[in-house]
Amino acid sequence: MTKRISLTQYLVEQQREHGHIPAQLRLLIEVVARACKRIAISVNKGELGDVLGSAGSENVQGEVQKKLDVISNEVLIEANEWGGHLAAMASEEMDSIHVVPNRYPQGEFLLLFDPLDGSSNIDVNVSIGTIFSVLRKVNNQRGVSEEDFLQPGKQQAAAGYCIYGPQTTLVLTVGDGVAMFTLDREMGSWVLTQENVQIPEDTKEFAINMSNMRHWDAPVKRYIDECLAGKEGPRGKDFNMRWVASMVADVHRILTRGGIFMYPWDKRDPDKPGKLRLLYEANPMGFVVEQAGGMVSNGRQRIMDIQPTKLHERVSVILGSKNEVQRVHDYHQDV
Ligand code: AHM
Ligand code: MG
Repeated sequence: MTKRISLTQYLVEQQREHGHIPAQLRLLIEVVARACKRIAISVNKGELGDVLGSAGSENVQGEVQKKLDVISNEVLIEANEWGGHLAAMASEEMDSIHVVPNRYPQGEFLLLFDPLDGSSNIDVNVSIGTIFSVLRKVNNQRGVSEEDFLQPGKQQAAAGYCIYGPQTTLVLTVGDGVAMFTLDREMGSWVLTQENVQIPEDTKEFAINMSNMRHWDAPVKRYIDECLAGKEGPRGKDFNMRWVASMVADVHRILTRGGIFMYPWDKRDPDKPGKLRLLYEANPMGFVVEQAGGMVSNGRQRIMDIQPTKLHERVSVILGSKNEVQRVHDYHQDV
């Protein structure tokens, strides 16, 4: 029988052998993984668990919240509040930060999450996920403020996501490559199923919401036009397209077989840098993709270098197979 390595064993090994992660961070990741397991149970129950449909409320960005957005947010807050690893949390679904109550010892880390990514896919039974990012609390005074969260993505201590699909998979980086763990539902445990995940440098598959085409900026239009021209065009090969509309699912496919994902700035709302959120989506996915050998850009710079100015900041996102992302990035410099 092949030996199964659990998430706990993997993390202990990372802590002991490689000295990458302090005990607090290891415990914190385990708590996040446990919360994801609880969210997975709700997702799986669907209609039977009365978790589908709208919650009748709006989040800070004016988006209608689904019941599962609210449930997932509560699960993550409740699970992480007491352990002593965290100082505070920030979520796509909350107006401001959630400071861990001072009856608990104050931890050294900050946790950020998109509790339920791909909300438009919840009710139609398509893959959705949870995205998380861990930062160190750099200011070591007691107390924590929103400013503590405004760190560039390159300072993340850990990041990852959990995808609730045909399988429930946790994808994690602590800065030493990317590992994947599949949930064994009967045993209730996370089993290491892939290590050192690598994104192929080249691809023939792109992911973008084509319905926005008329609003795109010239470099994005040029790139997609060239892909669509296929074998007869300047790229000399045919491209395939996929768009799940759950970032977790599109990124997971790219980690598995390569590809490029774009949610670029467009002309609809020129003052809005993009749809996706820098701190809850772009940075954690950026860390994972870079650790798997891919590239992440907003067209102008590496996303992980951006100094955030506000908690719910948005950003243009181009990520995936290195050579393709580099090409789109270069097209942006030409204009
Ligand atoms: P959400 O966090 O509210 O679910 O929104 C983010 C999602 C991403 O998962 C996905 O890539 C994108 O929005 C899809 O947007 P669109 O519906 O415009 O194609
Ligand atoms: Mg999201």
